[in-house]
Amino acid sequence: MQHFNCDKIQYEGPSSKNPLAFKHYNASEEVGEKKMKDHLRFGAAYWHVMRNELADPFGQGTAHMPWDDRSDSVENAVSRVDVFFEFLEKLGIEFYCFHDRDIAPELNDLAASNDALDKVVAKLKQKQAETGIRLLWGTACLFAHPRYAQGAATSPNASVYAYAAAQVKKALDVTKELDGLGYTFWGGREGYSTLLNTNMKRELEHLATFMHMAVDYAKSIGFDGPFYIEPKPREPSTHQYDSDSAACLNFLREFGLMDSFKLNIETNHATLAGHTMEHDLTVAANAGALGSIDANTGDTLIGWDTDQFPTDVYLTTQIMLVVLGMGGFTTGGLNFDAKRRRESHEPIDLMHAHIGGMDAFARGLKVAHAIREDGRLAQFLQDRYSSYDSDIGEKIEAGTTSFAELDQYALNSGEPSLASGRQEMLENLINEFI
Ligand code: XUL
Ligand code: CO
Repeated sequence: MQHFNCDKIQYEGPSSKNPLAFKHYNASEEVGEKKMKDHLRFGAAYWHVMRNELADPFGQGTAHMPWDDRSDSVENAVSRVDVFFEFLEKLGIEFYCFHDRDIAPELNDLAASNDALDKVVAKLKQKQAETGIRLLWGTACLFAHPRYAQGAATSPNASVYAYAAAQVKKALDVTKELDGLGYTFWGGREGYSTLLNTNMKRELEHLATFMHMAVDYAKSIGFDGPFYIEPKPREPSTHQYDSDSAACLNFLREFGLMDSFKLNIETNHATLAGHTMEHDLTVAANAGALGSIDANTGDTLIGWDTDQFPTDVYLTTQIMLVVLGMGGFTTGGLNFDAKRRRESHEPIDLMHAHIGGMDAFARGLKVAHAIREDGRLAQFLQDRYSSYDSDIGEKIEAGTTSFAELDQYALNSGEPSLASGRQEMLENLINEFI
């Protein structure tokens, strides 16, 4: 049975007028050393594709999918899996991500919820084996249920903390069972609404202990990770502890977790933090900790996490410049943590949305590769810092000089002559390739 009214989406090239075709994403085409699909490693988000009815704070969902009876039954959950894999196969998306509660319902108690999860996981495992599609990362939903209203691993209530740990333990078991490549922590409720009722120090220590126990448990079941932390500054909390790349790295270093964790950077979260995506990616990459990407975009006219599909080639170019610059993904990929607008409620809109995102990243990849091949941007950067390649600059970088020597140098050399930063020239250079 077909749930999406289309055949497998094909590459038809830039002159195609077919809205259900790729114009730029040609999975097996080589860009540099690798095929496009292996550079981009696209993933789809189970929560948006299968479970998002597109409600917003002012109105109910508009997207009631014909295959979904909207019940919390395990049968309904299992039958969604077939639809999801049809969707992935038609787009040629080779990875996916989920929260425990997206794929299976939360039932009356933890044991019943775990049983439901096992039934759906068995079905996912079967579909993975049939198709070769893989789990990019799994996670536990520690933010939707009312018990997590005051946090999960940062809850003031130790019983809630224990419940969250049990949920992560099970989510790790199923991620391992599905041969998942990674495990993500997004701490939507790990933060606070007011400091009047919050012991920030204790909460952060509890969070670190929780992550250490997760790492220990993963080792005990032979899951070799990596773990990812996904930064976001706020929403639903007023302040989320994992607010941006720098804050996450500081936390990981303070609590001795750098060996087991990398970051999963999401565009709309970076911009909510007041950064560009390029910035948060660069901070992570510089620490050797850029693991994976949640590919979406925000809307500068709306101040919240709109999770839109990325269509801006300038943005995808900047992202791919960082990804290529670090030598590409290893375990990570580009997971479309993105949803359709509330107005786009038909199943086929899921196709249009993902085609657009995949084409935008294909163009970003090609542009970024061409910029790197051209070499002028890299050369400019190298030249800009060339005074550190010899003489006094070389000594500064090697740590073999002192304030006394630099003082003598400054006294002898007179006023430095500073070259232009050439921002506008470099912006023009990027546009040459776009
Ligand atoms: C929320 C968000 C999450 C994480 C996984 O803003 O991005 O869906 O990606 O929990
Ligand atoms: Co995300």
